[in-house]
Amino acid sequence: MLLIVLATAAALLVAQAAHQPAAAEPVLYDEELALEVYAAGFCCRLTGMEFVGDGDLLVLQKNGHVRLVRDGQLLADPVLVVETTPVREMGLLGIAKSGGAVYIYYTVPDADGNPLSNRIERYSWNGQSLVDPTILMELPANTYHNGGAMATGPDGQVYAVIGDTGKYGPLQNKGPESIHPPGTTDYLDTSVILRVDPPGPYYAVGVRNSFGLAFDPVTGTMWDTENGDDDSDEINMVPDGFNSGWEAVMGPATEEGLARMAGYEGYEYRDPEFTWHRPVAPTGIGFADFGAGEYDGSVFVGDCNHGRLYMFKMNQERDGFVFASPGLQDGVADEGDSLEEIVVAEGLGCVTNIRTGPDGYLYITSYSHDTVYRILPASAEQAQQPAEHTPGDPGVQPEEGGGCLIATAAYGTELAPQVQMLREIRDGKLLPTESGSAFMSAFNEIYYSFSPAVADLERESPALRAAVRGIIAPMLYSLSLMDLADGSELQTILLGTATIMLNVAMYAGAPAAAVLGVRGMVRGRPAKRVAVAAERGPA
Ligand SMILES: [Ca+2]
Ligand SMILES: [Ca+2]
Repeated sequence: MLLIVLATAAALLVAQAAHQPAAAEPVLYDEELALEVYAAGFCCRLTGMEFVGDGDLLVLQKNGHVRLVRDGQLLADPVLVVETTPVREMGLLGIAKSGGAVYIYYTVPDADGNPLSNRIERYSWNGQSLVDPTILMELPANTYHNGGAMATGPDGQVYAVIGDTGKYGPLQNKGPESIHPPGTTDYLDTSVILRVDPPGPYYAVGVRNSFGLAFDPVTGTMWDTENGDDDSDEINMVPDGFNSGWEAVMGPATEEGLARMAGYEGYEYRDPEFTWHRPVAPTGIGFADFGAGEYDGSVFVGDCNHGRLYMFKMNQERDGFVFASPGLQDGVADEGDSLEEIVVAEGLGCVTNIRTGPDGYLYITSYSHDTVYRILPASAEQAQQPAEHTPGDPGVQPEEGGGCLIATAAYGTELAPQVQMLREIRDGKLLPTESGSAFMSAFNEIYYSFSPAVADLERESPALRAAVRGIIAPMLYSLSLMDLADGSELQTILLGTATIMLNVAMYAGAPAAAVLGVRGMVRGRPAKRVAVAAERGPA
């Protein structure tokens, strides 16, 4: 009987582990960088963020809640709640800061939840909450192509982008004769980058839709990401008076496209600096200021379809990118072109926003993980780890509440949800029962004989951290079965034993394999997977 139950439990665990998607865990492919969870515990889809002080980060939930992360800790209560509808592409969509003022962009619904307008409001940040609201703009709205990304220029000018919201007129390069009925003005404020505060003429026109604006810290020039229809997502340098070409062209213009483009007076068409022929849904864009040469001034872009972070190196003039791989040198990721050179991370879920923090590190909101990730130089991450200890020294054995060394080092922080889950199982399921407690004692004897050494190696090697994360992901997933245990001795023993049987090879085998196998990777660049080809994504 016992054997049958164990076998069933083990089979369930194997099935669960098999269902874990490979890219659920973020993976970083660059050994010089480290990726960590900066803040977690949000709900309802993250859409944007903005730093309002050295340790204060405001994070947008699509449902209209503005949350405060203070020194890496998410505060329980929102600092602002606005009434919106978080359906389709509507919701709380953008945020920017200029001086002591904070600006937000959100969809205002009517009584039935249909889009009434996209509203931009200005608040004052008093250090605790957002106060003194002023409505600055009521813009067209639709269920889609609402844009919403915001950015602040080096001079303090605040900008926002709005997509076409389903409108096709002069601002979509269709000429003045496309105004219907003639004389109406409801085509205004669509497909443009707006000067929000102070208000002024459109900064750019002909934008189909965008989720990313940023300023080059070196030149002060704006850059954006734009979303194509069935093809041609773009990254653009956006000078004042830019016309991106929609709806005549997306991607590099053909002669036929240029012939169809009516233009908009005073605005000049310019080809994108980079195009994905197959849509990836690019979103956040940001510049790193790591104090680590190779990356500084490079452009980082996230996508929604694949959970990737891309890095683009600027040319000398900083008006375009340089690529080593021949396939990308035409500035277009065509079908079959390798993206290996530009993909630095995967598994981030749908990336929405990228910001450079006051520390110069890159912060990334994940829409699907409800998490803020942070990318920093590996050297800086090592510096913030706890003091070194001697492997096997009983004096540094973690007391109750410590532990999970390998996972903590792999995820960079004890606050990572994966590490928290391990702790909750240990403290909530195993330790309260006699058998579980006895098991943990025996387990710790063995575990702590090797885990500090592995953790040390992990801290030295981003490649090893990534490898360990990949190896323990299925284990963590299978451990979640322990949540089924009701605390009785029998259940704990059965589930615990089955879980351990399945995972003992990983606990003992993975670190050993990692130490032996991965050390060789540490010297060169970590092996990237070969085929990050331009894949088909939803339009
Ligand atoms: Ca364009
Ligand atoms: Ca190409």
